[in-house]
Amino acid sequence: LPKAVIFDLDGVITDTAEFHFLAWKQLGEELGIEVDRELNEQLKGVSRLQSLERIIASSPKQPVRTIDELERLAAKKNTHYTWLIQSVSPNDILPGIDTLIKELRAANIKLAVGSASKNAPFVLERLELTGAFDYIVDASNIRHGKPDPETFTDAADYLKVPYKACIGIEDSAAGIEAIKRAGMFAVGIGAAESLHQADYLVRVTDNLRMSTILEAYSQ
Ligand code: B16
Ligand code: MG
Repeated sequence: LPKAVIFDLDGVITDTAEFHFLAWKQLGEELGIEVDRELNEQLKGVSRLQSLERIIASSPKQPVRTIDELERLAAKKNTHYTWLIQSVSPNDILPGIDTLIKELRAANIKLAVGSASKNAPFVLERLELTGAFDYIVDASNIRHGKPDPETFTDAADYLKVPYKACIGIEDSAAGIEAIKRAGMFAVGIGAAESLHQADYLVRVTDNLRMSTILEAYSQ
């Protein structure tokens, strides 16, 4: 049996991935850059500043910006984002997640959140899920974001669980790569085109069942 499950937040526990997209789209409009869903796939799981760099790099006519300007733009995106997440409530927990958390806890499996988001503690509070986890990775303590494995190894180290005994659940290509590089079992939520590295893939969270995840893990 696995000893710990590390959940991504945005796009796994709740659909804040959509709010990140809308916030980037709005910033993009202010800069004259189109942020479409295809570009957005490359931003999932990626830190705020790195996401901004990718957005700017996607557009050929952008001026070179100083780090101060980049930070100001990243802060602006975060203002859009924090505005959008004020209304998050327990109703926004994605289908199947509540049951999965309860089943895993009943099976004595440790639970953590491994999010790249500095807003994760706020979102978890709004979802009333803070107490459901044994550990919440602090994104500001992580030196190398996803696809580096650090987010996931940090959680496993804290929980004192060997990496091989951990399952990571992710909706982003960067996150699945991070889980695999950590030597953990990767559960993907989304489309095979972007998440082909996942060990086990479901289309949507409704399809997550503890029994099938554990079965896939033990094969
Ligand atoms: P913030 P996750 C990630 O969260 C998001 O997928 C990504 O779109 C976002 O840029 C990143 O958090 C940083 O978030 O700007 O709130 O610090 O998917 O790893 O839970
Ligand atoms: Mg995510």
